[in-house]
Amino acid sequence: MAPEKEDYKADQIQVLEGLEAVRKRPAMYIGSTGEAGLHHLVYEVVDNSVDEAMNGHCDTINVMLHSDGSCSVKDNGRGIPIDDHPQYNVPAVEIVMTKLHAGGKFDSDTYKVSGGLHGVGVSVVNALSTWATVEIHRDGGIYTQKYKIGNLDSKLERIGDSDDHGTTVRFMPDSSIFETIQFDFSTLRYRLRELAYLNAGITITISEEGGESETFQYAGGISEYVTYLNEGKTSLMNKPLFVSGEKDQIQVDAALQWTTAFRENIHTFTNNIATREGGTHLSGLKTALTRTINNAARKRKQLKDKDPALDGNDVREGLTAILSVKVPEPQFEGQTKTKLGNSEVKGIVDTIMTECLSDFFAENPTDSQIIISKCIQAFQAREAAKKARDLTRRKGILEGGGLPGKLADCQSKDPTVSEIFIVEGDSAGGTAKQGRDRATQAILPLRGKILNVEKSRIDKILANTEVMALITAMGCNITGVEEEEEFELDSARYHKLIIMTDADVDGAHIRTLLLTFLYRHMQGLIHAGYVYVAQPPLYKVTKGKKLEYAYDDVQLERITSEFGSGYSISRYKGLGEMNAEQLWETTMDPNQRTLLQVTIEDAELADKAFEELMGDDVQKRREFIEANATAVANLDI
Ligand code: 0RA
Repeated sequence: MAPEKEDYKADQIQVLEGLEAVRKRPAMYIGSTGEAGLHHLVYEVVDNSVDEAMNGHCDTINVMLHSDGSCSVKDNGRGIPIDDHPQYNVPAVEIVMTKLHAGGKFDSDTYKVSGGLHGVGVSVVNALSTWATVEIHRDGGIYTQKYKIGNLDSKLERIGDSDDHGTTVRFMPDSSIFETIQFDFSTLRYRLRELAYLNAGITITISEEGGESETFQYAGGISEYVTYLNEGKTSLMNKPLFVSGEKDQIQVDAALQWTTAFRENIHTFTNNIATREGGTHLSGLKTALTRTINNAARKRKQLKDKDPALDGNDVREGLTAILSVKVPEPQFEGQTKTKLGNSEVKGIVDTIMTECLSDFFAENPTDSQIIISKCIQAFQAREAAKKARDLTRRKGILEGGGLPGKLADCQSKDPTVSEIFIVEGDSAGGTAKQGRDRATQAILPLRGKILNVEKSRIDKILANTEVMALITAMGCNITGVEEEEEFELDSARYHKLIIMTDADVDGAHIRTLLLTFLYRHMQGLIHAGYVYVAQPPLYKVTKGKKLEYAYDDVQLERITSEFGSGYSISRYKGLGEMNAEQLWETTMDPNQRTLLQVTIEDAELADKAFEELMGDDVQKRREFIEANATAVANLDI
């Protein structure tokens, strides 16, 4: 637990500025005004409660979605201080709730760690809410105060006695700020469950007023998280290895467990925030793993002196791990600001991990034998993969310029204006080639289904000509083959990769396969915002000379009612049913089309769905299909 100053009083709260700035530029404070930004409001309040929990003052947090559309977060922490701020002569809670950056979190002595990405303060939530209320149980009483768009709406009032302690913040998001103010239960559920795993022992409940309710409480913390992630897989160890240590005020916790799976599944966090782009903590973990496992393999003579060293991809094959670090002043970098930049963290994680891992391999000969054998198998497969790739290159799939023969490239060599359409099948590919703007649009037709990467090791993936064509056309390489030869965003030949598949079950399947592949081997493209899904129309409505396209049933409804009687509807089953001109007009023309940009969350979901569907465990697969009957309808397994 964090060392803490016992004499925290209202006078430690620093006042910075008012809240006008927040309403003027909300995205600067909460990332966006879309659905993600809306949910950030909840996370912001919850983070404050979790901070209380991390400091040992709170063990229960209840999130409630009320029927009036507001959300409340209740905790049993110390309660926001209600005594007067000596400088301003108003209750401290008033400052916490109505001034930007006010609050102990910005005094680094008081809270050792605060939520880095959010961590903007409850006042930001208040500013972006039409109304908010706070109820505090503290110092023997119950206190409440009301606010409107971040301003005071009532004096702090003592409304009763209480021996309890804690804070409830309730807020109504402002519909003039947010694109939607409808909270999504499953989005919140996912994050709150994650928080409960990351903070062993705390109890977090999410409920809908008069509706469903779920409670998350994990005594085993991140080890339990790894066990959960490995459900349905065949584990190589009885239980996850738990590692914990602290150095220079940086706390490092990790849980690791190898399975028979082919992929690595490592999730990293900094101050409870998912660092999806990795960073220095992940580098430290990887360095420690590669070094310790090579050392153990040599010591145990599973690797002979003459054998080359295992590389990082080998030692991480089948590894599921959670790495959670707490850093007092985190720096976030990367395309989505989810990459930890603090350079000092790498060495600290390396040191702590190396010590614990070395002990583990020294003390557990049976586990060591099994894990190291798995790593050696991975090494052999990767060697085969490199051979397969070279063979593919020689097989004449590539043309003189080193590009796939079936790629119809664009004329421009400027990646920032170039697009590549990945199209299903040669026939749709042909139509797209005729319809495109050849100056900036390239077409790559893929024949049939691309390989299912969940079930395949990297050697099979690289032996697959469709996948190889995609990798070569993009020109930016992939992760997971050779450590010194990684994915390179700067070499991407196109800044838009557009998946254009039929609007049917097969199309959905191919899209999921592609997304899964991109998520695992070209994730940087998704972080950079380069991956899109094309939106072909579902219907064509005609009446005499009039023609309109409908992209969903709501539009169809609107168009047919506008057309009145005597119209005819044709349903497009595939891209192949459109001629080149129609395909251009409806789906490819940058001035008319709509593209859906793939977010990392979308890709993660595709990946998760796939893993559950394709994993080892038949029972688990059946449960998943039963639970997701509708979603699976267009997954075609
Ligand atoms: C400032 C100072 C203290 C606690 C808090 C804020 C606090 C904020 C929130 C927001 C939601 N729940 C919260 N719980 C506490 C420290 C108070 C002390 O020293 O007693």
